[in-house]
Amino acid sequence: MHTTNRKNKPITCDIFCAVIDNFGDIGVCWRLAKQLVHEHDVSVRLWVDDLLSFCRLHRAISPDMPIQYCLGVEIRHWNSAFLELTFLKIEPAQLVIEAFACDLPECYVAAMVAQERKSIWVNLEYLSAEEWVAGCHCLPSPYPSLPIIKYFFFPGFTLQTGGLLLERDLIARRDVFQSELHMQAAFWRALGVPLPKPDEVRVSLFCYESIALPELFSTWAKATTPILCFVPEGCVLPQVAAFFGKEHVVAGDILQYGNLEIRVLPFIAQERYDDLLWACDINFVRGEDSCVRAQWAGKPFVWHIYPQQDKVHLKKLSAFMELYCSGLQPDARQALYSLWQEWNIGQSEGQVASTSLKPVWNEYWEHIALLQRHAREWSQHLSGNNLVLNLLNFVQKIDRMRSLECKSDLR
Ligand code: TRH
Repeated sequence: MHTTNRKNKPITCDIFCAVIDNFGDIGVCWRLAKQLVHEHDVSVRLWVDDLLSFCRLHRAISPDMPIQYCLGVEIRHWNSAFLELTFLKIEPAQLVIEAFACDLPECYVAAMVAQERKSIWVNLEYLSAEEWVAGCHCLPSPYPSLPIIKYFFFPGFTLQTGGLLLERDLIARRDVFQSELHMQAAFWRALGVPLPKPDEVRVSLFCYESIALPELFSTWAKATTPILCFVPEGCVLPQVAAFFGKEHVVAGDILQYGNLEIRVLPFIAQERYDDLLWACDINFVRGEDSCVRAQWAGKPFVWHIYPQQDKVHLKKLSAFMELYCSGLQPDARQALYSLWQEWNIGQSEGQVASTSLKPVWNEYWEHIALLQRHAREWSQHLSGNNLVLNLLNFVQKIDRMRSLECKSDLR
């Protein structure tokens, strides 16, 4: 790019994030912004339209400030009143990341078009394991009416895709945490939770509302091993309350039924959520970002995929299971398939409550040692495909291509 640091990497970047719902959109953008700043010296402006969701993930964010700086990232509230005024004064960055096709403001696109040396504009897509992703990754998409190109960048699980967000030191930090009992003990103490009993299983549960949930709880209550389940505050709490015959439950509540104990946790700051995933034996996760973090945790996990119209999500689920399970011994693969399917189909429109979760859970549990090893190997296998490195390499490639085009135009 025309202004680069010594390593020839882009030095300014605008990330645009529109929060559709929940925490995944801002969760991903915040990680990306921090990684670009901390590991690659990129100067990042993060435009977010919903600061309230953002401050749930990171408490230091003020929901009322139009411009603020946090951990080296410049954060701007992306709202319509502020927009025109701000964009009149700013220069588009060298690298512009539109997260999840969020549609950049027209005035910003116009400013990009007016630049002599145009920004590299990338649309960072949602994560999917489907095969078509490899064919679309890095494809250019010329703007219909303006002389500017946007490129698709797809995260993914294979080397033909953009890979996954992974901080440089994450796996090493995880390994230290998981081998040092005193670090785990400090984590549990900070949450106000006693240390694990020898035969106890610890599960974290982050999911959407699910009609399969009551049966899962009943199954755990009757399990032979005690299960301690951590439920961070969120949309599933009314269901938890209903299961225990209560009007509501709040963070700090402890509920007991048979061999199942539920502890309701406050929503944990994003930096500490990894610790919970690292410390638990099994993690129930959802959406996109928590699912990726569960994979880095190297522990067995159960994915509640974000529900979409026409059950498109079930195709995505199958595509991921296919990849994740390749190389897994057939019985263990079947056990994992059945549990994941039961857990996800239970929430699809028009489905009645699951009644087969109990045998499915029991079968899954029989294979837990194998699934544990597999989860570890899977995280190792994925860790060579780093999204931020791939993105910066791609940007450099486009930049070189443009420079060559420029030179040949001058001749
Ligand atoms: O919140 P989500 O359901 O987000 C979803 C998905 O991203 C989906 O693909 C998208 O279309 C939709 O949003 C709009 O699940 P996800 O992706 O796991 O994001 C949750 C974030 O919250 C993640 O960054 C982890 C974080 N988190 C915490 O920081 N603390 C917590 O206690 C918990 C439970 C989660």
